Amino acid sequence: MNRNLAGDVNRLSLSVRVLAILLATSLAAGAAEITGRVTVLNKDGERPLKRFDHAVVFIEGLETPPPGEPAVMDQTNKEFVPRLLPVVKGQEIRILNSDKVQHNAFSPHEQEPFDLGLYAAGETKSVRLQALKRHKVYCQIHKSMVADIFVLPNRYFGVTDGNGRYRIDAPPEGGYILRVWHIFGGADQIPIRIGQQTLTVDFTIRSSQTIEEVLDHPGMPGQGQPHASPHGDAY
Ligand SMILES: [Cu+2]
Repeated sequence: MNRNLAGDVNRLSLSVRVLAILLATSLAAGAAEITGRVTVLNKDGERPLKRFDHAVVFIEGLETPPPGEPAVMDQTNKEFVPRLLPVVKGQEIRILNSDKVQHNAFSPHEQEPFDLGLYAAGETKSVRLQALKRHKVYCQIHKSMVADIFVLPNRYFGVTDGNGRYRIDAPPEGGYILRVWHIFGGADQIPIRIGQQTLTVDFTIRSSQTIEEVLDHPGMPGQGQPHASPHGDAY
C-alpha cells in the first residue's frame, strides 16, 4: 500500500469513527448511564458488611410498561436464587423448582399476599405483582428459604455486585429521584438530573438489621417476621 493510499484509509476510518460517535450521540435520548458504588454498613454504622450485593438502585418519577419477558427466580439447593429479584410492576414472575425435593413459595405481603402452593420437582408457576417495593418470599417447607421480590415502577434499575458496583443503562433524560434499597433494610435517595453524560452516584447506607442477625442466620428473615402461610394452609 503506498503512503497516500494508507493516509486515505486512515482518514476514512477516522471519519467512520467520528460518524459512529455522532450517530450514538444523536440517538442519545437516554444514551447515558448511571453508575456508582453502594457501601452497606452494619446497623450501628461503624463497619461495612463483607459483601455489598443484594442492593437495587432505581429511579422514581417515571413509569414504563413491564417487559414481555418474565423475571425468573429458581429454587435450587434449598435456596431462592436470586436472593433479591427486582421486577417491573405487572411483569410476569416465574418461580421454578429445580430441586428434587418439594418446595413452596408464598408471600405474606399486607396488600398483595400470594401462595403458589406445593411445587413438585421441576415445576414452574407464575405470579404478577402491582404493589411497589418489597415482597418477602418464603418456602413453607424450608424455614431457612427467604427472598425479596422488589417491585419497581420502571425498567431503569441496577443491582449491585459483591463490590457494590451497579449500572443503570440508558435512562431517559430528565429529573428524577435515584433510590437505593438493600435487603437488610438500608435505603437512601438523592435527586438527580439525567442528561447525555454518564452520571456517577455513590451511596453509603446503614442496615436496619443488626450484623449479628446477618451472620448468625444467613438468609433468615428479620426478627418478628410472621412465617405462616397467608391462607393458613398446612403443608
Ligand atoms: Cu423449600
